Amino acid sequence: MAGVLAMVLAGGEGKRLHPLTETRSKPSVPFGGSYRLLDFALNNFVNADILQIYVLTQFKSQSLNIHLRQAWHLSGITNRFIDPVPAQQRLGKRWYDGTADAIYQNNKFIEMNEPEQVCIFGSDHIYKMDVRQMVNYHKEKDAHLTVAAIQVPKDQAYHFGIIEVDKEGRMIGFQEKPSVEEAKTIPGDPEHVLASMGNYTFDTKVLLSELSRDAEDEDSEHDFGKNIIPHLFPQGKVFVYNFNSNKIAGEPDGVYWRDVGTLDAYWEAHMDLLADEPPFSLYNRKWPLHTYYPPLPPATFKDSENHNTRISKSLLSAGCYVLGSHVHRSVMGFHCHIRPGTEISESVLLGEVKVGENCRIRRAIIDKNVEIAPGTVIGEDLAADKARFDVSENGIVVIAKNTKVGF
Ligand code: ADQ
Ligand code: ADP
Repeated sequence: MAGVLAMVLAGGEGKRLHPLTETRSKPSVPFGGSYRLLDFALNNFVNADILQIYVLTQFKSQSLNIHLRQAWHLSGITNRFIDPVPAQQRLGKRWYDGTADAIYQNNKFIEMNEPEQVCIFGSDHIYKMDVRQMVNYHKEKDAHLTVAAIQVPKDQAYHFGIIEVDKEGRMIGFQEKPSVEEAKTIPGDPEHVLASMGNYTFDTKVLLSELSRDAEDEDSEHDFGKNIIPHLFPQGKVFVYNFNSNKIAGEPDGVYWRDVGTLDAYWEAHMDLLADEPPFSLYNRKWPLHTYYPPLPPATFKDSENHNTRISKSLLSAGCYVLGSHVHRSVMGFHCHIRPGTEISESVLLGEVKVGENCRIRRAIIDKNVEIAPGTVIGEDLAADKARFDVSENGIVVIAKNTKVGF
């Protein structure tokens, strides 16, 4: 799609995902066995044939940079690229303030490519969107800015920018993260609000002039939700793109959009993948989900001398080796080794996890490079688990990267 530049915001700290974000930024947190969160945003552009993409990183970006190089490198003969842009402190000695500042500090990249539209998207969510359809809507409306939106239950309003819209799709009200009491509900539907997805398509000229104006404003926090949208929408040229209208061939009806910003949401989104009819499918050939695959052998399952292996409702990535164990409703990243007599259920293993003989593990998230001693029990006695590990609000046990358990 010519004339469209994508800027993907990938600097999120992901505090509520601690300890998964102790060594990496939120967008580089592994998801679904083989992917990282950022992959879903990138696939939304690449599958929509938008191939001029900058990925704005901030701190703890090492594993994200390597992933971009290994999985998303485009060769330089054409004008297609997926380039990481580290925070360069170009405009003085400071990190980015808000999201608008992150773009402003990199406005040279926009000027250099001379796009007609700039898509500024977050990278914290699991969803599929054909971005082309949003850009076409933006063009039809001759909009200055188009904001993607989805209905969410009213009690979640305080997480989001809440939108009011007229019959033509024009934004006529915007509250950034209001209290649940103050949030404007959808007319005729007092239980729902219309939430901004944090995905923006801008007319380039409007974006650049708005960012310069905002940079001069000393009272501004330089954030799209807090400052830019509230300033722009009263001019009457901000439109709202209804994510429900986005259609992708081969996808079931109804859209899926999940923030996996907390440990419980992260675990639940994995369980969604394991449903009999998953609301988010990894299998649509018309929307391939690209990522990095290391050179590993296929996942291998064998019975041991005294134990058979049974695997049900699970996703196991390449290099996994399961010997004489039962695995139920679980997701495993690359290269996990499970020894005989072990039972694992409703758990997410991020990769490079070794589990010894005769362990019982349930409702756990286990980060990379963890080794678990034979006979260990996790997820049955939460009081004991709390003394050793992080435990989420809903009782999911989380074991941090590089931990040795029970040795
Ligand atoms: P928030 O959820 O607060 O609200 P925000 O923290 O602004 O989102 O992050 C948006 C995206 O930018 C994320 O992908 C994050 O990783 C990234 N990011 C954050 N700070 C960054 C920085 N300094 N540099 C680079 N990347 C950065 C926003 C909107 C709401 C909207 C929700 C939808 O403000 O109006 O409803 O997103 O989730
Ligand atoms: P993640 O836990 O986010 O998946 P990995 O452990 O897979 O990250 O690391 C990704 C890449 O980054 C690897 O090639 C690894 O060698 C490299 N890496 C990780 N941490 C560091 C670090 N502190 N310094 C340099 N390279 C690192």
